[in-house]
Amino acid sequence: MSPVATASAGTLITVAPTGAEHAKADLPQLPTTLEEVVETAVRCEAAGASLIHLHVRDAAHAPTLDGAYLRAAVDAVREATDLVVQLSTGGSVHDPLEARLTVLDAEPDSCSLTCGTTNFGDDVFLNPWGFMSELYVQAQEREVVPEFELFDLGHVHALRRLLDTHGLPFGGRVHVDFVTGVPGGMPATTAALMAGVAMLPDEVTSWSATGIGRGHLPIMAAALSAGGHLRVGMEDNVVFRRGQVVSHNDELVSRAAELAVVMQRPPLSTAQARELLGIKDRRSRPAA
Ligand code: KMH
Ligand code: ZN
Repeated sequence: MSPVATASAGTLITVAPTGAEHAKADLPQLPTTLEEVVETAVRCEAAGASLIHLHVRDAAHAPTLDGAYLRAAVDAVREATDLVVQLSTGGSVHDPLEARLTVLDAEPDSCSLTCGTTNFGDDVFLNPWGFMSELYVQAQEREVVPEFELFDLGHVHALRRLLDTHGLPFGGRVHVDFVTGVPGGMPATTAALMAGVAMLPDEVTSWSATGIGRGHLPIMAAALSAGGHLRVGMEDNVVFRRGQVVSHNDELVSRAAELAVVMQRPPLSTAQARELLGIKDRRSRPAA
C-alpha cells in the first residue's frame, strides 16, 4: 500500500504569506518588506505553521528574483524561526525561466517545482519539461528538497516522468502540494482533489492541498479528512469569511491549526516537518 494511503498522525501546515499576484497598494497588510515577512513568519510559526512558502518583493513591493533580496529573506526567516524555508521557483508569470533557476543560489531548505504549464487567469504559467527537469537535477545537486506543485491532473503524470527520469529527490521523500482553483487548472472540489490523490505515484510520501479563493475551506476540510496536509496564506486567499478580509496571515494558520486539532491531527512541529520532508539542517544556531 502506498504510504499516502494511510492518514498522517499530524498535520503539516504551510503558510504562503505573500505570493506574486496581490498588490501592496490594494492590500497594505500583505507582508512585502523584510521586516513584515519576518514578523509574519514568527507569528505563523507560533500559530502552528512549520513551513513557509516565500515569494520575495523588492523595495517597491514588486515581485523580485534578485539574489540579494532572496538571500536576505532566507537568512532572516531562518534566523528568527525554525520554519522550513521554501522559496518559490514559480515567481510571477512574467519571470523568465533562466531567472527562476537562479532561486536555488539563495540556499533555501526547499523549493517549489511546478509539474507543468497551466493557464493562469488571462496569463500562462510556463513550466516546460526542460525547465522542470533542470530544476529537479539542480535541486538534487544542491541538496534542496523540492515540493511538487500540482495545478492539474496532467501534472501528476509529469511527476511520474520526473521520478522515472531522475530518481528520488534529495532527502528521499516526495512531497506534493495540490494547488486547486486557479482559473485554468483543476477546480477546488473534493472530487478533483481525490482524483489527483488517487493518481499519485507510489513514491509520494506526503501531500498537501490548497484551494484558491473560495475553495479554501472546502479543500482544507477535504484534505484533512483524507490524510493530507494543509497550505494556507494570503498568496491563495485573502478573505477570512464572507465580508471579512484577512488582516494577518496568522489568522489563516490559526484556523487551520484549530481544525487540525479537532480532526485529531494536530499541527506538526518544525522538527517533525523537517523529518517528514527530509530537510537538510542549514541553521547555524542550535535547534530550539
Ligand atoms: N505565482 C504563480 C505564477 C510557485 O510558487 O511555485 C506561480 C506560483 C507557484 O506561485
Ligand atoms: Zn507560490
